Amino acid sequence: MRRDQQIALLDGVPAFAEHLHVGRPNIGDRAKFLALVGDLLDRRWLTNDGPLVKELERRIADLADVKHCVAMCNATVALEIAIRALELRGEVIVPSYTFVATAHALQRQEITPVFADIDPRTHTIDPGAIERLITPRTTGVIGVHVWGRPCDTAAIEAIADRRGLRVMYDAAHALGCSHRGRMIGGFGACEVFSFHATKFLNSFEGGAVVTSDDALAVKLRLMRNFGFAGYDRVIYLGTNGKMTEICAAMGLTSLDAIDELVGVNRRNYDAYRAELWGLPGISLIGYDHAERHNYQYVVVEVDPDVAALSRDELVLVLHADNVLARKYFWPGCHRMEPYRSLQPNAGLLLPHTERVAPRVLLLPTGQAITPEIVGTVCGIIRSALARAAAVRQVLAERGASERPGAAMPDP
Ligand code: T4K
Repeated sequence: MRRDQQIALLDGVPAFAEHLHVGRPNIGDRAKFLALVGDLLDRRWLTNDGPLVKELERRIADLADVKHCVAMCNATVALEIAIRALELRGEVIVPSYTFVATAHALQRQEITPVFADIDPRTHTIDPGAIERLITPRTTGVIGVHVWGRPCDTAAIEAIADRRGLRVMYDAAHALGCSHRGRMIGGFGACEVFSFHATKFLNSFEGGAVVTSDDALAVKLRLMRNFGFAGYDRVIYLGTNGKMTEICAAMGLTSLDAIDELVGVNRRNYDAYRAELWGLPGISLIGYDHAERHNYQYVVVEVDPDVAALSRDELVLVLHADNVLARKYFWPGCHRMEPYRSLQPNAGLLLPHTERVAPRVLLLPTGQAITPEIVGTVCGIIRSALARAAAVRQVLAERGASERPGAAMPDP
């Protein structure tokens, strides 16, 4: 075990021989997965609403406590299809502080994402900001349950009801989480989960739209399959959003492991909390332990006025030790293309997004991480803060070429 005061940036030797990733996939029972793959090969039914997809849909609907789950090839396509099925157009209000897929799912359908600010305490869309952005062209709101922490659904839906808007949620992070005693999945007209490899539950790639609206579920299913309503009859502008059987096999395997995965994530989260406790300017975001949570994200906020190093400096320190901390969702969608060019002044209305995005840092968790690893990662952070002047000097000498994100790590 390394002593806390050694950090690669100053002392030369990385703490970890291999990269530690944020989002290293969790893998369930291999034997079960391989048996399911054997079965699907025997059946020669590989995609197009196969039996494993149907089983996954039933089980996700049960978990989310909704009537319908429509599994898709990924959450981005699921968002696009849900947006189309809800007939959103014109302008839709979304947070800028989200993964860019939320905005792209609108823009690709020539709907303008209008960026609302967040509540800096929760990192989710601020209902007050929504109200101020509504115009005659606004047709809907997409809230994002960032880090699996719920939006203020009651306030959002009250505004939407009053102003005649549709509401849906990007729940990519929030499978297995609850809000006011109700499972996420049942809020708004529909919600969208992601089952990407890096997510709490993975199906390699995958996603789903969940809803308790029978008519909407029928439409979503048809739109997922090009809009076909019979062999030769197309009734919607659909796409190919289908989930394959092998992805469903992985999803079912992951689903069998979710209690274990919550336990692992919670154990790691508690270890990070204990290790980082009391460090000036460093705070771990909290979860409401009275609700259900998947604890999939370990999110640290670095207060630049108090901490001895900035978020970006800490990221450089951690990367030197092969801890690939991430800066999600920096710099915010409004600072990414095409939004940066299309809406150059959007940032003026996003003071909290602009303040939060440069402070947030995500640390690795999941099955690949043990409390001992957490101890070492936090030891690096503590040492770096204690030796801040030396860290700054080395970074200044190395110059801008080593900015985080300048190079992508090898797979
Ligand atoms: N809405 C929200 C709020 C989202 O966060 C996301 C996705 C979506 C919608 C869209 O969902 P999908 O269409 O993806 O279903 C990652 C994920 O790709 C993305 O799914 C996720 N959010 C986002 C927060 O993170 P990247 O490009 O930053 O990371 P990526 O995919 O390179 O993976 C992160 C690290 O994990 C890698 O450095 C290496 C490691 N890794 C990754 C994969 C795929 C592995 O070790 N093994 C692997 O198989 O976006």
